[in-house]
Amino acid sequence: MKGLVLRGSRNIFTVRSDGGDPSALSALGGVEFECRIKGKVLKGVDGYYNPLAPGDQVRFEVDPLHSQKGLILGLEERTRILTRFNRKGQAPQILAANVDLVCCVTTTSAPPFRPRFLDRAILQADIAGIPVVVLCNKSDLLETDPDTEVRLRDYERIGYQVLRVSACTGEGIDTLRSLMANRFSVLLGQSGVGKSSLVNALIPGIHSKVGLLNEKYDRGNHTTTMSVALELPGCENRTFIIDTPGLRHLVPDGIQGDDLILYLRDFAPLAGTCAYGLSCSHQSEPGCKILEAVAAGEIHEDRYESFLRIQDELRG
Ligand SMILES: Nc1nc2c(ncn2[C@@H]2O[C@H](COP(=O)(O)OP(=O)(O)OP(=O)(O)O)[C@@H](O)[C@H]2O)c(=O)[nH]1
Ligand SMILES: [Mg+2]
Ligand SMILES: [Zn+2]
Repeated sequence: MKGLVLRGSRNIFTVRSDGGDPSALSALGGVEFECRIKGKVLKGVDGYYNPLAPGDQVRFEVDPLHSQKGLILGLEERTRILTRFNRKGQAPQILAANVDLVCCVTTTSAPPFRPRFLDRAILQADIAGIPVVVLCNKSDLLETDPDTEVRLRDYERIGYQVLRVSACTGEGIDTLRSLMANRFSVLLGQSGVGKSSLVNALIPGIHSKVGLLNEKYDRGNHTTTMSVALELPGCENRTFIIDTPGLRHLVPDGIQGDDLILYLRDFAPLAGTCAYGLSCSHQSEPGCKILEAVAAGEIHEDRYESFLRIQDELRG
């Protein structure tokens, strides 16, 4: 049988079987199976921190003795993988596979806007070649910082769609739902920005667990602990939203430091134009077109700050 990985913890994965005859499936004990990997190793997953992630398509067999259990036999070809570099494991970690849309969730307050994180999240989507949208949640909160507004408008200027939404009042939720229809979308963002609350607003009756903000630090409490794919009903084709745990830090995966500017939409057109060509580090060299663009306001200085930090990290 073939199926979709909905979630996984340690080495048990929940797999939903694909299509087929619904009555035959119910005879097998339902459409979701708790699966282990047969023989403990899966072909094609070498080098990754985790073997499977939500969104993966697998081949599996049902355990003849336990109708709700199964064994995963193989992984179908995966495309558009959203990863990050897992420092602890020193390997790329798959956050979700076969992704059609990355929704980078942010807020203007509670928790405060964090441009460093957002820049990394949209960079990772661009590295993976996955369309990306910025969701600015909690639009119902009125204390917005003018600097944050400037930054959000800058993302629009350089070519990213920014959608203002509120899981609380429902603002923008219909637009978001139509953006997600017939696709596999991932909600990515720090703890407390309201990813699970957005899932609750999008899928009535789902009751995903939502946490309180830490009063002292004004950030989330890492309420969601495992990535999970949830079906958005009422769409023509299969539509899933993958809710993820809030990430503390996102180390880019899949690029070398020297290639960084190629993946930053506002920097990329200037690649190779500096006086020192491709060997320019864009930090202090004379004739650096990136520095000139920052000085002219064509690249926002805060984006440049993100660039410096990521470049440092990739080179270090
Ligand atoms: N005012 C307001 N509060 C919101 C909104 N969306 C979420 N919240 C609140 O923000 C807090 C955190 O929401 P969660 O949905 O748990 O955030 P999360 O991003 O899933 O957090 P983690 O699972 O820890 O990564 C909760 O107290 C929510 O009630 C919103 O649109 N407006
Ligand atoms: Mg959550
Ligand atoms: Zn330069």
